[in-house]
Amino acid sequence: MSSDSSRKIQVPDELKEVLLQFSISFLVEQPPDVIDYAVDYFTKLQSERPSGGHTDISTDDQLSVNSQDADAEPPMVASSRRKSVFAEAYDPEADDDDDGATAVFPKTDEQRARLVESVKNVLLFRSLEKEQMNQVLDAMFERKVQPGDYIIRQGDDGDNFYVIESGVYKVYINDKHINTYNHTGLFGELALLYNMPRAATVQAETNGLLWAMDRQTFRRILLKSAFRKRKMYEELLNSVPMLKALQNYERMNLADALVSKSYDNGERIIKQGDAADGMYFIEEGTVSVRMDQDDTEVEISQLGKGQYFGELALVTHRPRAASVYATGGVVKLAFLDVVCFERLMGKCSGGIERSISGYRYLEQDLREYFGHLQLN
Ligand code: 1OR
Ligand code: 1OR
Repeated sequence: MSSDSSRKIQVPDELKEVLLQFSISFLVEQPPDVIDYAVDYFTKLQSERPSGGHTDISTDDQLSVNSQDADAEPPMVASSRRKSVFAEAYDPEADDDDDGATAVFPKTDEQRARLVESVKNVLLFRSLEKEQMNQVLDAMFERKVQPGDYIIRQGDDGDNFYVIESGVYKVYINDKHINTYNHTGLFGELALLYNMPRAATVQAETNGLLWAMDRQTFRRILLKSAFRKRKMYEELLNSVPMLKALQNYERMNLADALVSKSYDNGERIIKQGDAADGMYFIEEGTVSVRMDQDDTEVEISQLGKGQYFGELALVTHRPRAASVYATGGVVKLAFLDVVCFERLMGKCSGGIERSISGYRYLEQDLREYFGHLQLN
C-alpha cells in the first residue's frame, strides 16, 4: 500500500556501525558458521566493552575471536619431554648451574672485529648490558667446520651454543630436514636455555666458521635475561592470531626481538603521516586509532590486549595511515623494529595481507552498502 511504502525506518548509526564492523570481520575471517561466529564475536565484544559503553571493534578484533581453534601448532620437537618450550615448567631462577668461572679466549683485533660483526644481529644478546656483552665476546671461541660435519646431534646433552659467521647449515629432526641457516643466525641455544637434550641435529653443508660459547658461560650470562623475556612475552605472542602461522620456535625468536614500551593516558604513540620505524603489540591497556578528517581527528577504531597496530606502513612502505593514542590509563606495548619485522614476519604475511585488504576494500565497500541501508 502506498501509505506503508512511504513510511521509512531509519537504521540508527550505531547499529550500522556494529553491523559494518561485524561484516568486515566475518568476510575477512570467513568462518564456517555465521551464527557460531556471531555468538563468539558479540560475546567477546561485550566482555571487552569499556565501562563507558563505547563499542570496541576493529578489523583485527575479530581475528582474535577464533584464536582458540586456529591451526594446531605442530609439535615443537619429537621428544615427548619437550612438547612446547614455552610450556616448559623449568625455572632457571631456581637452577644453580654455575661454577663461578668465565672462560676468556684471547682474540686478535681482526678476530674480534669479525666476531662483533657476527653477533650484531643476535637477538638473544639484545638485552645485555655493555659489560655482559664484553664477557660474551671474551668467552666465544672460533670453530672451523667442513661439509658434512655434525655440529649438534639430536638427543645429546648440550655443550655449546653457536653463532654463525659463515657457512650453510641444515637442521634435521628425526632425519627430516626442517630448517636451513645461510651464513647468518645462531643455533644450539635451546638445550642450554631449557636444560634439555638437543632438539635437532645440525650439520654443515659447506665450509664454515662458527663462534661457540660454552654451556656455563651461556647460562651464567644469558640464561636468566633470555628466559625471563621469552616467558614474559609468551602469553602475548600466543594470543596474537596473526602469529599463528609461526612455529613455537619462531615465536620465541620474536620474543627475543621485542622491546617493552609504556605510554601514559592520552600520549600519542604513532602520528599519521610519519615514517614508520616498527610495529606494536598491545600487552596491557587500550589504544585509540584516529584519522585526520576535515581538520579534526576522528576515532576509527579501538584496540586492546593481544591486538597490534603499526604493521600497515611497514608492509605498504607508506607513511602512517592513522594516529594512535594511549587511552584509559597506562598502556604497555611490545615494540618490534622494522629490521626484525622484515626478518621474522615473512610467514605472517597472509595474516597481514588479510588485515590490509580488510582496511582497504571491505571497509570501503561495506560503508557504501550500509550507508544506503534503509528499511522500507
Ligand atoms: P638445540 O640446543 O636444541 C639443536 O640444538 C638446535 O637446532 C636448536 O637448539 C635450535 O637452535 C636449532 N625446532 C627446534 N630447534 C631448531 C629449529 C626448530 N630450527 C633450528 N633449531 N624448528 C624450526 C623452525 C623453523 C621447529 C621445528 C618444528
Ligand atoms: P600504520 O603503520 O599505518 C597507523 O599506523 C595504524 O593504525 C595502522 O598501521 C594500523 O595498524 C592501524 N585504517 C588504517 N589503519 C588502521 C585502521 C584503518 N585501523 C587500525 N589501523 N581502518 C579501520 C578499519 C576498521 C580503516 C579506516 C578507513
